[in-house]
Amino acid sequence: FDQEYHDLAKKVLKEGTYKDDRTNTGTYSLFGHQMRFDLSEGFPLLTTKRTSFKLIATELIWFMRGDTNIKYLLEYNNNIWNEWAFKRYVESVDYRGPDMTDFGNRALVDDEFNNMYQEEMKKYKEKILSDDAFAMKYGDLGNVYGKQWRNWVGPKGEVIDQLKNVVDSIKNNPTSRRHIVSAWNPAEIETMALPPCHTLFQFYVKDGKLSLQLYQRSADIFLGVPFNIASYSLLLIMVARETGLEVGDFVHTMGDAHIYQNHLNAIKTQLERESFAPPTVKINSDKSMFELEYEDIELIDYESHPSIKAPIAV
Ligand code: THF
Repeated sequence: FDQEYHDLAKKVLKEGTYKDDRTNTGTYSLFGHQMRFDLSEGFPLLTTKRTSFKLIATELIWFMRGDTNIKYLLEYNNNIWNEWAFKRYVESVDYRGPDMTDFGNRALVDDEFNNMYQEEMKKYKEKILSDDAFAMKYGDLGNVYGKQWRNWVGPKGEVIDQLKNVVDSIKNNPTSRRHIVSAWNPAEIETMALPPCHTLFQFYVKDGKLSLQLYQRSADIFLGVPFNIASYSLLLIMVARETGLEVGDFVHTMGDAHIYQNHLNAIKTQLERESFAPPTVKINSDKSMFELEYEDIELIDYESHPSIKAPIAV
């Protein structure tokens, strides 16, 4: 499995060209790539870099619950969405602390600023966890994934549960070519902390097997993609279980596939490593996928090389 990922990274290092980006970090980028993972062979959590299954599973369950507030993630000590919620807070009228403009870039080059930023972030997180009114107001990311998956609002104010609908359509009309969930809602992009990177997914049923293809418009190869692969693979496992199908392929299609300039050494280190056999995932519960909790999901036989740290572009 790691080979598919290593091939992508190698291709971008070889053929990618320099491209400026929104975050002012700079990337090596190419447009259009596809990977395929046969989930009957195991679970595609990278083994050439320790990758946190807990962070991935809690983020997915958070999406599936229709939740868009980082409070749930923080309760699982999952910090992967903090920066985008924090950004909204420090740009608001209620924030009175030191200027945090462009904190992501400044924290990387200015130690004194970084200490200040870490301090403010710590206070912000504590407040989200202890003050419900504050969490409601400043923990929310707006109309991001969870909202669109479970509560897409139509033109007449009707609420569309895309995830429930797609599970029903897989059960009732498996040959359909319309098993689609879209997070990309053009009318609500302005109200999202970050427009969805994983934009749309489609299911496909054949010979009793369920496959899933993701279209990802923007793919951060070093930090995001390992999460995205495992997240959608876990979703596929859950939906297959819910619909009584076997697992087929996870197909991962990417638009702008890029390696951030400040991830180059990290990815090169990873590419020198040999992979281990993949782990497997087991769901220890009879609950429906909509009621599953992190504690119901078990990762088995995960052997990996150590983690490799790198800064996230905000
Ligand atoms: N922004 C950018 N620049 N890249 C992304 O991949 C990305 N996401 C989500 C939203 N914005 C993004 C957030 N997903 C990590 C992983 C996934 C994220 C954000 C951060 C990360 O830093 N992972 C570390 C471990 C972090 C930890 O232990 O707390 C790692 O080493 O894997 C793509 O959907």
